[in-house]
Parts: sequence; C-alpha cells; structure tokens
Amino acid sequence: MTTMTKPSSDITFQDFKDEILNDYKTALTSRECSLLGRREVLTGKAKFGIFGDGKEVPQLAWAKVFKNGDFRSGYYRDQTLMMSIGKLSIQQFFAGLYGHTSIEADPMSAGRQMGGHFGTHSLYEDGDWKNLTKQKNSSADISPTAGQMPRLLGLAQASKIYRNVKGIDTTKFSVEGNEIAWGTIGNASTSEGLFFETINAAGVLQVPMVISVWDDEYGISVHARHQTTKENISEILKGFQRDKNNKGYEILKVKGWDYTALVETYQKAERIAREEHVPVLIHVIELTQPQGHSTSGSHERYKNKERLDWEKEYDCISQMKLWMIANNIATEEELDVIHKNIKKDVRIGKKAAWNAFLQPILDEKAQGVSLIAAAAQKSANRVFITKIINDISDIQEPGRKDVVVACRKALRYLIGEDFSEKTALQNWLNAYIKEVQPKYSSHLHSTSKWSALNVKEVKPTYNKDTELVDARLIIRDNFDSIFNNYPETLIFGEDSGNIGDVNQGLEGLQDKYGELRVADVGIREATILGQGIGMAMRGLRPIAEIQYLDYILYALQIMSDDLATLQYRTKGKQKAPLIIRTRGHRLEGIWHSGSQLGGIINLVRGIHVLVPRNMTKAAGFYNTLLESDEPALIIECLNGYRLKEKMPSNIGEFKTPIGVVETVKEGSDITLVSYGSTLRIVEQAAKELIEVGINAEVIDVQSLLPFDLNHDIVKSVAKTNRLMVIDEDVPGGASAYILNEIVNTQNGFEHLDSQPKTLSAKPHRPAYGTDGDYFSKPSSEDIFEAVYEVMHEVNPEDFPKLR
Ligand SMILES: Cc1ncc(C[n+]2csc(CCOP(=O)(O)OP(=O)(O)O)c2C)c(N)n1
Ligand SMILES: [Mg+2]
Repeated sequence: MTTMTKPSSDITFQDFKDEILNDYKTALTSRECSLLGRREVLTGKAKFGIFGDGKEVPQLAWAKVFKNGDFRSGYYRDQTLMMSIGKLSIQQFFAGLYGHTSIEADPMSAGRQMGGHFGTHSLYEDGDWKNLTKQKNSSADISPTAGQMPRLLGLAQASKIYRNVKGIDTTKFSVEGNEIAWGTIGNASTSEGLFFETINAAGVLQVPMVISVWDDEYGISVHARHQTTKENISEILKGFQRDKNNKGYEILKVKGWDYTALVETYQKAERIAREEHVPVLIHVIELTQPQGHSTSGSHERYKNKERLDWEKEYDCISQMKLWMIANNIATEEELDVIHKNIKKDVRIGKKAAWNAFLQPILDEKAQGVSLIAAAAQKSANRVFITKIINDISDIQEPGRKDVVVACRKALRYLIGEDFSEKTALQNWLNAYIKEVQPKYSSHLHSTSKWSALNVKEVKPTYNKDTELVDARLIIRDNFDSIFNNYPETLIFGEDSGNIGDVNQGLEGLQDKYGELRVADVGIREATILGQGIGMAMRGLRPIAEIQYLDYILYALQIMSDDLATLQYRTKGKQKAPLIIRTRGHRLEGIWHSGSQLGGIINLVRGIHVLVPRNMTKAAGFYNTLLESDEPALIIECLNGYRLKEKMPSNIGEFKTPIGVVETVKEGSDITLVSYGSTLRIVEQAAKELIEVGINAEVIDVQSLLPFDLNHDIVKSVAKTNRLMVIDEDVPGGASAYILNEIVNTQNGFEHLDSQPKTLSAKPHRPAYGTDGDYFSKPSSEDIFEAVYEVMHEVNPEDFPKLR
C-alpha cells in the first residue's frame, strides 16, 4: 500500500482527514445504493440494475480533479463520480432505477434510460445553452459498449478549438480551452474497434482527453484472456507512449484499491491533459465486481473460489478502510458508525424515491378505477367489469400500463351502451393517454425555437447576367460564406483540408480559415462522427464530412445510437446540432453508388435526412441548419458537382426549407415522386413520356426525414389519381417508406384509380461500369416503360402494349 500523501501546507491535518472521511462516506453511499438497488430489482420493484460497486475508490480520486467546464463520457459503472461531483443523489439514483418519468426526479433521463446511464443538463427548459463552464458536465451515456468513445474525442477536441481558434464567443463553453474530457471504459470493452479508433485519433489530434480503463479482468463472464492481447491493455498500448521526439500519450497504471496512489495518478493526469493538451490513458487495475455484472446473473457461475476470495480481500472500499485505520484517520469503530448511518440514509432515500415514483400512479389509478366503477354500475356487463376492478385493485404497486389496460378493457364491455358515466370514462382515458404518452415519447427532435422546421425559406436570387457554373462552385462559395459568418463552424473529413475535398467543394478554404477549421482527418468514419457530436455538445457548429455515402455504414451505429437519440434520451437536456455532409447515389460499382436510404432513414429517427437534387438546394440546406439547433445528414449528388447551375447572387443567405417537397414539373396523368440523382432521370423520362401523350407530374421529395410536412404530394395525387415512387435504393427501401407516407399517412389511397407503384433498383448491389449500372438501377427507359404500363392498364387502346 502506498504511504499517505503529505497534506499540502495550506490545509490542516483535520481538513485533510475530513476530506478523506467525506470520500469514504461517498464510496459507502454509492456501495449501499448498489446493494439495495440489486435487491429492488430482485424483488420486482425495478426492471434491471447495473451498478458501480467495486469501482468506487478510483472515482473519488477522479472527482478531485474534475473541474467546472469538464465533461465526462463514460459508462454504467460511474455512479460514484456522479455522486462525488454532486450530480446524483441517493433519491435520484433510485428514481432512475424505477424509471421515474419526471426530469426533476430522474435528471439523468426522466426514466427513459435504465439506471446507470448518467448525464447532466446542458440546456435550459427553452433549449438554450446553460453556461457549461460554471458546472460539471456529463454527456449522456449510451448502452453499446465503447459507444461513448467517439463522442469523447469531440468533447476533448472542443477544448483545442476553443484554445486555438480566435473569434469564437467562448463565454458559455470554455475558459481558454482548459477543459478536460474524461472517458471511462470497462476493460473488456476496449476490445471494440471504437476504442482503438478513438485512442489513435486522440493521439494524432493531441487533445485534452483522459481515459480511465476500469479493469476487473472480466466482461460479464468472459475473462481477459479472451478479450485482450497479453491480458493487459496498457501494455499493448505502449507504442502510443510519447517520448522526447514524438507526440503521443501519457500512459499511467495504478491499482484500483490504492487510494493515495490513485489521487496522485489523477492529479498527474489532470496536469498533463489540462496544461499540455496531451491525452492520457489511466489503466486502473485490480478492480472487483462484488455483486457480479448486473442483476441478470451471479458471478459465482464464472469466477472460481480463489478469484472470489481475492475480490473480497481487495474490495477497494475494504482496502481504503484498512488504510484509514492504519494511518489513524479514524478508528474501526468510528468507521462502523459511519457505515451504519449511511445504510440508514440510503434506505430513507430509496423509500422517498419509491413513494415519489408510485404516488402519482396510485392517484391516477384511483381516478381510473372510480370512473370504471361508476360505469359498471350502469352496465349490463357489470359482473365482468367488476372483475377488472378487482384485478387492478389487487395490484398494490401498479404501473400506468395497468391503469390504461383496465380502462381499455372495461370500455370493450361497454360497447353498445350509452350513458354519461361511460362518456366520462372515455373522456378521462383519452385525456390520460394524451397526458402520459409524451412522458415516454417527447423530444425526439428539438422543441426549442431553433427547431429546423421554424427556419423560413429564402429563395436563391440571380443577377440578370447570371452565368452557369460548375455546381461545386456554389457549394464552395457557400461554405466560404458560412465560415466567414459563423466563427464557430468547422469542417473535417478525409481529404477535406489540403485539397478542399474530393470534389473541391472546399477548395482554397483551408488556406483561408486554417487547419483547425478546415481539416484533414484520418480514415475513421465512426470517430469523425463522434468528433462532431462531442464538439456540437460544447457549443461549436461542426460539419462532419463522410467522404462517400457508402462508407457511412461505419458511422451509422454512432449516428443511430448516440446522435439520433440524444435529445430524446435526455428529454431535451442535451443537444448536438451536428451537420453530417456526404455525397452519394448513382456512381457505378458495388461500393461507389450508395443510396441505401431505406436502411439509413429507419436507423436515424431523430436526425433530419436531406437529399437535395442539386448543389443550390444542398447549399440552402446548410444555411437552414446553421440557423437551427438540430442534427442533420445532407447527401449531395456525387454526379452533380460538374453539372451546370446558375450562381445565386445571395450566396450564404438563401435557405432550403426542411420537410417541404417541390413540384419540378406539372402534369395531369400520374404523379412521379423521387429524390436525389434519380430525380434527373425521372425528369428525363417525363420529357420522353410527353412524346407518347403521357403528362406526368414530377415531385422532388428533397427531405426524407421529415417527410412532406404540408402533405403536398397527396394534393398532386388527388389531381392525377396515379402514383409512382422511384428511387435507386433496394426494393422495399426508401421507396416503400415514401409510398407508405403518401398512401397511409396522407390518405392517398382515397384518390387512387390505379395501383400505386414503386420502382427501385435491384435487390443486389449495383454491378460495376455503365452496363452494371444500367442493369442494376432504374434507367429512364425503365421509368418510361413502368409509367407506360400503368397507362396501358388504364387505357389499352390509346396505350397499346409496348413490348
Ligand atoms: C456493443 C455491445 N455488445 C454487448 C453488450 C452487452 N454487454 C453489456 S456490458 C458487457 C461487458 C462489458 O465488460 P467491461 O467492458 O469489462 O465492463 P465491466 O462491466 O466489467 O465494468 C457486455 C458484453 C453491450 N452493452 N454492447
Ligand atoms: Mg470488466
């Protein structure tokens, strides 16, 4: 055991003792919460529990150097840190375990995430930023192991940007870039690619990031020998260690039960990261997991007696206690009294949380039951309804589900009866569902005044003598204007910096705005995305560039699990207004012609997905989004950069509205709906169809998520009575989504005289080359013939069989 650190001269020995005792109390409080938490799950009060037991003492040391403005990006073992920095009380801990839907009761997620997923509030109720430099911050956790890593990179890089880029208003976000982003990860989760990708990227970027690996030798039941080469993550990362000649990491290793060594280690890590902006990895070894992994099982199944005995002896809190006694900080008796009192406090907090959770539901149940009972009195089915009342009355600790189920079932027995008590029950139930549903469903998108839907359209304007230019110049000049007008914007991606992206939409902008704002980065899509999320969470306006849409699959998990859920999982208390820029559709070959929109739109609900047909529309989307506080994906047309478009005179100012379609050709026979590069082919086919007397209306969706908010497409279908959706995704992909929106959401079925159709690509990936494309994706001939076929069915005389 390390000897006790000498207290610095400006605090008394008593202060020093008090601080340690206070730490010990926090560790014990956390432990007792874990122990009681497990019991709450096993007795059925909570659904699932995953706790911080065994990882308490390192977090005490970490909390000492966690300063205002700092950010955490960690995982479910970090409850002790959250308690130490004053962001998690006993009652809040249990409220989270029960799934309390009030954000005041469960500030972590208002019951949306299971307990053990932590976060702080970056936003006021109206969605505006709080001053993050005046509080300790935690980004909201997600469950996929190592999913916290990409975001951590961006949280750290924000400090670098704030320290080095001039002209940004840093007031709410940074004090000279002094903030550290602190990450935690379990030893087994370091096996994930996201961990290694983040480690490498942070080494390259040299950002103030400190990663702690909580090493308990296991990942659930799987031992380190199956997880990590040499069973030792700091050993195998040694090549990242900085030296005299090369930048890199500081790698530290410390025993997780050694309080003083931990304090020293964290102080050292803090200094290096905060002052030098050098990333640090702390490998915290010899940790334990006293209750096993989670409430799903017991660790006696996979740990042998020797290991279990060792874990008992080297439990970090037991070791801390021994050390305190040995160093005369307290006697065993004093510590036992403390422990007893803490047990009591935890029981009191737990009870308060349970009562606060249950009481509103009991009240709601009482209201529902009394209305059911009143209706039963009048009903011919009173016997059956009384059974429902008896059943729910037996449930002492009901959920809202029980209340709603009872009311709904009772109403079935009242079908065909008509009296005021029934109406009262119906009205109450409808109002009740309307009231409680948002507790589980609100905040998928921003509800602030900066919602992208509130940004008004500004049309591009043109001078009289406007020239047609290569469309990439519109994108480039618009980005120039953006970087000029918004100092907090930055863009980064593969080849985005020096050459100004593969299609030169950023040509010359690195020279103008510097290497931090227009940056080349490694080939690492997931952490490009995470970098953007983290920076956006700290008030910057990053544009993360994914070189090609095909390769977004590497980033899609982070988009789906982290970015898309952020507002929702914090009930509007955190946001990351990240713009993801990519280019896709319609090139030739299996991996260079991506248009996998059905997959994407179904995975990223919570992010706007925009598919502009040309660069003017695309540029307008960037301008719109920079006025909003929402994340979005913009897919530029890969084959559109060299096409000619008119250069607008109001570059940087025109705005393409979100969720609004555009009719690009009017017609009367059939409505053709498409988007992106395919739209040009549809326009071509529509021209050719005129030659055989078919007048198609062509509509550009522009925005897949959200979709046609004004329901304009159905107005067209009401006119033409026929509908075809065309895209180059697989059958049943985005075309099926669009069809469903028009036919079902917009009630298009009412207006259809012909079967609505979709025309998509083949189910396989497109083969290489021009012929590969032709035989894989819809061509103008395919569209022509498919439309002709519809008209042939309607009127075979005028449109005889084509082939
Ligand atoms: C991507 C992913 N795969 C699997 C899981 C299920 N899972 C949850 S925790 C865990 C083990 C993690 O072990 P470790 O990283 O060592 O953390 P510890 O729980 O031991 O602290 C697994 C496999 C998950 N949450 N995410
Ligand atoms: Mg582990």
